[in-house]
Amino acid sequence: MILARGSAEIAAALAGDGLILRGGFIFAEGEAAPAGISGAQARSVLLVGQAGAAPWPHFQRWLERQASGIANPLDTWSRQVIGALADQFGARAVSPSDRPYLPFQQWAMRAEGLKPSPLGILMHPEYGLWHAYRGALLFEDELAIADPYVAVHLCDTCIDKPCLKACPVDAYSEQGFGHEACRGHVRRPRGGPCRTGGCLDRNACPYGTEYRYPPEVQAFHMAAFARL
Ligand code: B12
Ligand code: SF4
Ligand code: SF4
Repeated sequence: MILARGSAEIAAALAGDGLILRGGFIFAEGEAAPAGISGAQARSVLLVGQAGAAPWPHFQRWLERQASGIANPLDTWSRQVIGALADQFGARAVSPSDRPYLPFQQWAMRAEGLKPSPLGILMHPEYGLWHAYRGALLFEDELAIADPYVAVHLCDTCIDKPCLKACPVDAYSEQGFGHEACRGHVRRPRGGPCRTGGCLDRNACPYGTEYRYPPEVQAFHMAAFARL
């Protein structure tokens, strides 16, 4: 729960594009925080993201108006939407795709009290594995942000862990994610189910299924990941 000044207005503006505020936090004294809008270190961050595929129709309507073959369209759309909000609220917008990569998942764990699933994707008590981060707003002042509610980590009580049993090439393991093995399989003829319906391991998780991305959304992300 965020009590930050302006957060209700920010949340209302984001809702128009199917996006939501995903919490935030104040950087610790002396912590190496990224720069804010003036170049001075940011003091607070609010995360922007999605639950389920809610932004998809908004993104698709925008995409129809763009020149065909636009590179990284979802990142471009997210940067436009979140950048416009940042201008309005005196913040600096950053993206999960900015290089060098910013630690979005570490920020999300602090902001929302989440923990990683065995797949690396953070497990959310309501959305399961079906959520993501589309950007963040960096502020140079200290916003009043309440500590996150520490959620029950559903993976702790999930004994069978079906998410580690569905992949035909066992790309996810205790050692982490074998992304080359995954990419290789997805590109081969037998990778058809992953290409068209998304990752079989991610889809095997029993939680948050009402937020599961529709097949065309999963296929879009898979094509970007596997560079199809
Ligand atoms: C590079 C990257 C990858 C690489 C990982 C390579 C590697 N071993 O480093 C690859 C290309 C494999 C990858 C794949 C996926 N990724 Co990715 N990825 C990123 C990215 C852009 C940077 C990660 C990073 O280095 N951050 C910098 C470090 C310092 O920050 P960090 O918070 O400490 O990073 C954590 C992650 O790196 C994590 N991690 C390490 N390996 C892997 C592998 C996977 C699959 C995931 C999810 C996390 C993860 O461990 C770190 C410890 O906290 C982040 C966005 C971001 N800026 O963080 C997205 C991100 C982690 N990815 C995400 C997702 C969803 C995926 C996919 C599952 C789906 C997709 N996008 O297609 C796929 C997996 C494909 C599949 N089979 O389904 C989401 C996770 C959302 C969530 N709910 O937690 C993020 C946050 C992007 C977003 N916009 O929300 N990813
Ligand atoms: S299947 Fe179980 S262990 Fe895997 S992500 Fe879902 S809840 Fe966590
Ligand atoms: S996308 Fe397919 S190959 Fe890659 S980890 Fe998921 S199930 Fe395995």
